[in-house]
Amino acid sequence: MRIVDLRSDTVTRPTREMRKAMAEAEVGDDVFGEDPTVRKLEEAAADRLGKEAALFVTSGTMANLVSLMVHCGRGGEMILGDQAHIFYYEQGGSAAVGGIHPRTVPNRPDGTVDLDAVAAAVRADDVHFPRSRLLVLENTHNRCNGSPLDAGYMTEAGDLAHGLGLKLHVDGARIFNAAVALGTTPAELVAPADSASFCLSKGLSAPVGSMVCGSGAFVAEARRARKLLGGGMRQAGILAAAGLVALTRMVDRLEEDHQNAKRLAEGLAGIEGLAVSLERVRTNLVFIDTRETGMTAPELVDRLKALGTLCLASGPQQIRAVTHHPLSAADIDGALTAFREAVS
Ligand code: TLP
Repeated sequence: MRIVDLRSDTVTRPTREMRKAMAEAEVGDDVFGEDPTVRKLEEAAADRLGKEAALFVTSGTMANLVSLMVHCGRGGEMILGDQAHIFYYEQGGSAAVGGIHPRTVPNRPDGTVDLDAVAAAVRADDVHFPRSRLLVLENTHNRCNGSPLDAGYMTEAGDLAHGLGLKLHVDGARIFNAAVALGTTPAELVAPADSASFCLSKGLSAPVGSMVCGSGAFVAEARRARKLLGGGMRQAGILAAAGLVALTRMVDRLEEDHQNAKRLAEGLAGIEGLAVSLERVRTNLVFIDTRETGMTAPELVDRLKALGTLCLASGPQQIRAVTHHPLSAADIDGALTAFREAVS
């Protein structure tokens, strides 16, 4: 049975070209700043995001954590959407490790937050309150349908944050998906941000790694925070080599993943019992409402698994399916057959 794994784009495997680049990578001790391949990747990432400097870290979670630690300091407060990955899925590491206080405002289904609500959440200078330090946005927004946040909104948010004395961090784990979907560059989307992270290990198919980008001074501090967290890697050029291939070879093809997500969503919408909001499918994430099937999401996920299609239950009545390399239109059609059989 051919398995179609739609659980996440994190399941992507390194391409043949990546494995070759990894085998041949020139390396050195990166904690001494002596790994030429890591340095090359950091320069390339900074360049792609239009920032002065970048830092190679182990994961999206670490990329966010070091950024929040630098911007907020212990006891500082960050304002973020209530559906943010940082708030939901990172074990509260910003509080547990960074001593950062989270203040949430509601996310809208398109991943944005109401900027008036952000302004209202900023603390007055009062001995009772923590100090508001940071606004965090997520682009694309994972739990909000994988929505891309456009440059106009990002600029407005940046202006608001800076006007209120806050910094802006963008969790851009899938910023290249956003750029491809919006027909723009990641640099334009994160231009208003003081820092932005992105993942090499999701749709871009590298085996490990994320980048944090920002000013030279910000990245120098982020580098210290990475070391504090035990994230100083040595001959990391082996991994960075795959990241370089990810950046040069795997970005443009994300459009194919978005088309496959649309194909999947349209097919699912035609299956009785399943509900999908087609206009919300703009990148590679598809959310499926299972209420009308009479099954819970975990029950349906189990049935699908037995039929060779893997998905995640993202709520009691919601399934998430993610398209990615190297899934083809034929794989999507195979998954649709499994869904049809699973609900019948
Ligand atoms: N997201 C994963 C899971 O953690 C849910 C996924 O399968 O989507 N920011 C965003 C927006 C993310 O979606 C993720 C991973 C991260 C950060 C964390 O990245 P990693 O897994 O590399 O720590």
